Amino acid sequence: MRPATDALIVIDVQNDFCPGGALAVPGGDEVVAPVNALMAEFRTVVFSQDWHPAGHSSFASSHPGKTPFETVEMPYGTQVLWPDHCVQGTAGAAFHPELLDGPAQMVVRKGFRPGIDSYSAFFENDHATPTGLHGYLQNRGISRVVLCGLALDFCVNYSAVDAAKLGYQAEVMLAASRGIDLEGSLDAALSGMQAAGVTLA
Ligand code: VGL
Ligand code: ZN
Repeated sequence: MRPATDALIVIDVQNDFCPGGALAVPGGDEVVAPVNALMAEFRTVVFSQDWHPAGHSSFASSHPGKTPFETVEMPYGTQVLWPDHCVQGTAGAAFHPELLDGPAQMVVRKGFRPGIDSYSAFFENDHATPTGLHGYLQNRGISRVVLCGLALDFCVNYSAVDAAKLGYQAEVMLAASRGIDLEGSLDAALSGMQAAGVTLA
């Protein structure tokens, strides 16, 4: 068992990020077994859940003439446009059916504001609007966060870098994560995390 000051943050293990889903991450479902095993080691387990309203501004379908994986300039910076995914209340937004949800004490939903995306479980993509996760972890006395899930180069990456910036010891479990790898985004994420002081395990 890990010390009580460690938390496991399981990022977006949802049907739409698994094979057959709207924004499938290659091998996304392969994280389920290692995540289930990892949860048994932690007294504090948090899930994040990508949770968009229909017509969300991160969807290519909301931008006439744009197709998925193109980018657009938003007031908060460059945004990749995605296929419609993780729409609130749909089967695609549900957690993978084999993910054990008993150990999770807290589910942080993100990406629910129509005009702004949220990759990080800590802050929206403006890097300023908090999700509340930091306050929760502080209240639980957490100093070290271990992250895993989907997608390694987007939501896991942004969450891990934010965790390190907030002063947590941050560690990413690569064997329990999978990436999308859009035009080199996986290598960029791995080096960016290392530069931010995140441990890759
Ligand atoms: C994610 C793209 C769009 C993720 C979420 O969970 O990594 N990626 N929404
Ligand atoms: Zn999303």
